[in-house]
Amino acid sequence: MAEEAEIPADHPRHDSLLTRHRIEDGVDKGITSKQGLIAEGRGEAFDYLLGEQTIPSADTAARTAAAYLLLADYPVLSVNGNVAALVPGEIVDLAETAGAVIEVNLFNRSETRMTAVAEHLRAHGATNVLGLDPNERIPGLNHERAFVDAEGIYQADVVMVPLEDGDRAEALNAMGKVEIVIDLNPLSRSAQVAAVPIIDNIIRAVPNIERHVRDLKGGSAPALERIIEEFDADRALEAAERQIRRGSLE
Ligand code: PTJ
Repeated sequence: MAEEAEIPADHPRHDSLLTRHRIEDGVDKGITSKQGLIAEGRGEAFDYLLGEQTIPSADTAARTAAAYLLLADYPVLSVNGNVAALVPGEIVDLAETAGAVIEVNLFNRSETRMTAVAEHLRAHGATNVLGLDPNERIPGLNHERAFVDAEGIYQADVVMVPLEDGDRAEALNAMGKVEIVIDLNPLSRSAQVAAVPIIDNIIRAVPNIERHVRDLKGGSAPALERIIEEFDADRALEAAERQIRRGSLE
């Protein structure tokens, strides 16, 4: 595997190689689980079918996510082992630009990996990382994956949950949270229950959301609300499915 810096920007599989490299590194550092490698392989197959590009409907979804984050009272970005390995600095930048809180939330929770993820985020500039001492539970979920921070996801009105497990996405939805889901699979349950499904590779989606936040910041509340009203989650999912089936943009 080539070092990250050695992957030429114009390589036809650039994003795929970069993603693989970062996930592999994440496992070596104890940030990403071995299951994260499997999840990555699944995502990569969908990305290949999408042409490894941000399709127009995903860009519209990213702009809508930015509008939601800016209008939120208490936006929270959830980070798991794959997210931390793939976009640590980009998550910190987005949290800062959007005024959001970062919470580490693992599907396969272990104290060692929680600490490794939090430290990795701090090394990329995060000043406040929640989730290490979770004191609330998501109703309807059992075991460790129900734990959340009272100051974080539990109190969020808008929560961004990239590469999320379907059960938890459904449970957060049942709590009335507005969910922004980043997932390359438009058929995944997480994408299906999201208010804003962004069908894109997280390595493209997070910087893209941040770009939209910068662009929309300072805009009026009615202008942001209009972006949200005009967004249709089902159409975004259908557009991604069509792209995957046809292999060409409309
Ligand atoms: O670190 P943990 O313990 O919290 O575990 C994280 C994973 C991702 C392993 C865990 O949440 C999991 O098992 O997730 P799933 O159920 O495999 O779902 C992951 C989803 O993310 C799948 O639908 C993949 O297609 C999608 N995916 C994988 N890589 C990417 C992606 N979506 C966007 N960008 C990617 N790079």
